[in-house]
Amino acid sequence: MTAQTIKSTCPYCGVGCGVLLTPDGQGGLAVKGDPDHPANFGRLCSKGSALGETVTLDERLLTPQVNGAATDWDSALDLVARKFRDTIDTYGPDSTAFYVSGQLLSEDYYVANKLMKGFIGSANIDTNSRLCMASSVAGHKRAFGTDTVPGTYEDLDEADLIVLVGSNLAWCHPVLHQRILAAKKKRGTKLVVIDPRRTNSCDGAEMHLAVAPGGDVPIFNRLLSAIHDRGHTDPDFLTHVEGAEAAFASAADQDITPTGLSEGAIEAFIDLWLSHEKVVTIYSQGVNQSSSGTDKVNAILNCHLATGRIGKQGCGPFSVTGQPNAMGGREVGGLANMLACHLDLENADHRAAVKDFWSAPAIPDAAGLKAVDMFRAVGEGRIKALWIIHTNPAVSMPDANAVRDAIAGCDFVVVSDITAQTDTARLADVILPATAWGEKEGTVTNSDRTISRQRTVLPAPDGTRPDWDILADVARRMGYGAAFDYASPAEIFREYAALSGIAGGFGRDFDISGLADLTDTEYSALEPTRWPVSDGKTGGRFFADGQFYHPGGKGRMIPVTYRAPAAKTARKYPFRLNTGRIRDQWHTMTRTALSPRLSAHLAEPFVEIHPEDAADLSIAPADLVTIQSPEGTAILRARITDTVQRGTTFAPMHWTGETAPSARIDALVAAVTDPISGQPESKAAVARLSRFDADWYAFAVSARPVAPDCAYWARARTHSGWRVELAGTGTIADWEAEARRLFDLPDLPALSLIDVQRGAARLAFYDGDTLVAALFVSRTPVAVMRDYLASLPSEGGPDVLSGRTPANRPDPGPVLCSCFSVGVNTILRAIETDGLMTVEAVGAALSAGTNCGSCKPEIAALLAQTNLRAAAE
Ligand SMILES: Nc1nc2c(c(=O)[nH]1)N[C@H]1C(S)=C(S)[C@@H](COP(=O)(O)OP(=O)(O)OC[C@H]3O[C@@H](n4cnc5c(=O)[nH]c(N)nc54)[C@H](O)[C@@H]3O)O[C@H]1N2
Ligand SMILES: Nc1nc2c(c(=O)[nH]1)N[C@H]1C(S)=C(S)[C@@H](COP(=O)(O)OP(=O)(O)OC[C@H]3O[C@@H](n4cnc5c(=O)[nH]c(N)nc54)[C@H](O)[C@@H]3O)O[C@H]1N2
Ligand code: SF4
Ligand SMILES: [Mo]
Repeated sequence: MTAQTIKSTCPYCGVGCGVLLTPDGQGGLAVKGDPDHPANFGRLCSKGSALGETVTLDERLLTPQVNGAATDWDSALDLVARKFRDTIDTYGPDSTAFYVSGQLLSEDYYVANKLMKGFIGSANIDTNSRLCMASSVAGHKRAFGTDTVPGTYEDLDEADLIVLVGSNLAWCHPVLHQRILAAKKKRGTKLVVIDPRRTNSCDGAEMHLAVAPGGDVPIFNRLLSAIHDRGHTDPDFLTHVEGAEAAFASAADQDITPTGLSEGAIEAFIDLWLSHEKVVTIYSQGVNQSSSGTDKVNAILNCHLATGRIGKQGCGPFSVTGQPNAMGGREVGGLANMLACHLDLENADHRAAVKDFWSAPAIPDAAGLKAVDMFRAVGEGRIKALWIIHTNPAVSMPDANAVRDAIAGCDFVVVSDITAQTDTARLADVILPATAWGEKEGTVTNSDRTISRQRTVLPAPDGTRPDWDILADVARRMGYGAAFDYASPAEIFREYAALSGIAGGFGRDFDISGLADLTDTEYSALEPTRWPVSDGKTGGRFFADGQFYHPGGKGRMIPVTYRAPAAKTARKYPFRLNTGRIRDQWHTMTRTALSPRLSAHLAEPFVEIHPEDAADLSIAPADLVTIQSPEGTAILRARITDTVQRGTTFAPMHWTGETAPSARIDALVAAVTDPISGQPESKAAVARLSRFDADWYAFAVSARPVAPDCAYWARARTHSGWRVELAGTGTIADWEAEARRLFDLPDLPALSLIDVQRGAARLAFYDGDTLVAALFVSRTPVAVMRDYLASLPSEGGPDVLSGRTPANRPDPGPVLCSCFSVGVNTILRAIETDGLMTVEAVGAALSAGTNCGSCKPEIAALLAQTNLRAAAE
């Protein structure tokens, strides 16, 4: 039987790429970009390309657990239903809460929202989208009267100027970045990046404005003034907009000191903006995750509204969504302050219509607790039953230690996840094993409002159930049988689409009622479809016609003024801590860290420090650094680089108690939020840094997982096992005994080189002729060829103790191209020996960058570095 290829959608970022999946018959998948999908036309990034490596059942949870013991579904769900019912009966509906995720499929999300808002009767359902999109939602609603992205991905192909604000598109939406680079090549599109860091997204950019953290509003206020003063407003369009004069007035005479930029730099940006009609402003977490996030959004929207550059071909503000269904979550009403289908919780008519449609007993008339307040209420014992679905808040929430303690102290916590090995699941009373991507089906909506199908391609492992099914079953057990009697996602989708028709009737823009009568077969075959889909309107862009969704139908410009980040740097905490993402890991790493390829790009948590700050603090490359904030402490590897500004640092958000317990960066981030959106300020914590004085450092490779116990450790998967960095304080008298304990190898023979005087040890353990583990210890950061050693144990001969590659095998260096596993050193050698000058030439010589292309900006950076060096010589 030949394996069938199935079309589905990538489960990672909001680009929403179409994928072609072919099961290999052994549980694995071959993955290709879908050439027909309008989001990617066949392109994929490194994460999408490696999906086949992440569908392993290795760490999957395959049976429900209650208090750490396996149990059957009936017992687990009876317990969940009973505890929620008892809590509601005793303390009222608002003593319960759901914390859900922008990664849920729309059908799952719809059921969760219906259960909480319609039947439990509380609005205490919030989502990790609060940490992600809430400021964009609030900004959209203030300006447009609805939460709607005006444009489409085609605008990126047709723009003359694209401005990235607080978006590292090259790493976080790589396929869109490639789409922009393609447009650049084809029609000379110009690119500007506004980001305190010089990221890989600056590759190919005409201009990088290295704004001071939080300094965005003054830039866009300056732009708005220039639009006004130099006659670039669109008077016809402004007849459809209120508040223009107030916005112009508040932007006048804007002081640009907080931007940290020169007059000349800002003037050059304004010139570019005014001299190109077709401008798309893409923005993401550098804008949203701020205590003035909503104002930042409106500062950007003001400029597009004033010039009428919105919803037209090649023009518009473009909030790119993070998660695969961040947009769908907003559509189903997953946030605590929204109702389903863009209807408003505060609107009595809307509430009545939804109540009637659901035959619900009650719909709350006030917003529920937003994420940060929700976990505060958990900590204070006001929430007594909490269900966390498809998210890992013990890692990803600000003030993560407090959140961890709050969850641990809550009376009753349910976690639905695909693995029990997460910081959050380890705190739960009940863990419910969900069916994973590839095994389940439903729909997701991407950044440009395109609804795509995720389809089943692998059998669901025994013991798992899809999220919608778990939720509906609990609802039935709570006594809401009639309303949750779903047999399939298709049925849920039809109900949801029908409800959107009611929203359409109220004049709301989110209307997919044209899909309400899909048969199961039509649902199954649904092609990517951009909403709205109704009798009145299909696909397309919004607002160019001047039709907005405030009462009266006008759009609004909002006067905004600069506010500095909430946490203030001071002598005690002189550094600004910025946090975010790396190219090849997804959030808390429960899936991407299963892939050895993805784990090879940046195998360890790190903090980026400017060279002059590092010199002041006597921090050398590869040192460990203690980083402290008023909330918490972390230990991370120093990465000294001038891509960050002096006085600022950047650390990734990905590492957890499972992968590097000292590197949970949200332990340092204060739980301060934007007053309008409730979104936390994840990008502007304060911190102080010092060298972590370890007494010993070690590097290990092991065929089996290890769980060390020392001040610092970080582990990553390799093709043949694990690589682990370790460091600690105190003296270890017997390194062989220590290594045996670490690797759990009491009996195997070991080769060792131990120099007690110099505190150095090298040990290798063999099972027959096979190397199964090796440990390299030193008083200073260990200097061994890690990337060679990480290819062990499989190839380890007796010379492994040298820690160096055999003479005939040069060290490849850290993997840059994860598709073809090409290391930095290999690329540098080829550039130097073969005189390669372009990314294409590197591709032709080594294949690096020729598959998904996610590493092209990094190859370009290596080329630039070597050319600079050559020029200096
Ligand atoms: N590889 C990868 N891709 C992902 C994800 C992932 O985990 N890994 N997650 C997905 C999700 S859910 C999301 S939300 C998106 C996020 O995508 P992005 O928002 O692009 O990613 P971040 O790295 O969080 O932050 C973007 C940039 O904001 C900058 N920044 C910080 N402070 C400021 C400021 O004050 N002003 C400005 N202008 N910029 C600032 C940071 O330096 C950073 O480069 O990525 C999605 N894609
Ligand atoms: N400091 C700092 N903190 C941040 C950010 C930042 O930039 N800086 N970014 C914030 C943003 S934008 C986001 S979106 C969040 C993301 O943070 P989280 O949502 O906490 O991160 P994920 O790792 O995506 O968590 C998803 C969980 O769902 C599980 N899972 C996978 N598939 C399924 C499934 O089918 N069903 C169920 N039930 N579970 C499943 C995974 O194993 C994992 O445990 O982090 C936020 N936190
Ligand atoms: S850009 Fe990458 S992570 Fe995002 S949807 Fe496409 S393949 Fe998936
Ligand atoms: Mo996100």
